[in-house]
Amino acid sequence: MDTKMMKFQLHGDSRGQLVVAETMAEIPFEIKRLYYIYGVGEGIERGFHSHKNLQQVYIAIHGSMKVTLDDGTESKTVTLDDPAEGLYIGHGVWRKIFDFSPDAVLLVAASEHYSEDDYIRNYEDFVASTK
Ligand code: T46
Repeated sequence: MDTKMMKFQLHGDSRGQLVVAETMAEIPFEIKRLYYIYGVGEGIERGFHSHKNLQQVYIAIHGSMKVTLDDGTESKTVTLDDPAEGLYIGHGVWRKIFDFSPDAVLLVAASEHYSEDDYIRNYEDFVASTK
């Protein structure tokens, strides 16, 4: 599955924490878009799609959430709860994001501008696309 957890650079000291993620180093693509999700209510699940070309890195910059990743053959669930870590997700991975803590902020760095044409939002179409 084209996903991996990545550690960012930590520069914390007695004044607090400072975390660095650089393009083409910790972030393995040129960032064209940033967005963030917060204020997600209890029991809400987001995602339920894959991307044809988009690569993304998810960062739980506050609070926590879970992400289920599925490549059409296997699936796994990871917890994001460390602002010094990122979850890289390549294309061809179905994702569900859920179990957001009330204080959660999910920052996403994306390799492309927004395009609805890049989404596969039907699970059967997604599985067919992996064959
Ligand atoms: C992902 C997860 C973590 C835009 O107009 N521009 C954008 O850049 C994005 C990301 C969304 N939108 C619009 C499209 C929808 O009308 O915002 C609305 C909500 O988007 P969506 O239903 O896709 O939200 P999620 O949380 O299900 O998924 C989003 C991203 O789409 C997705 O790539 O990985 O956040």
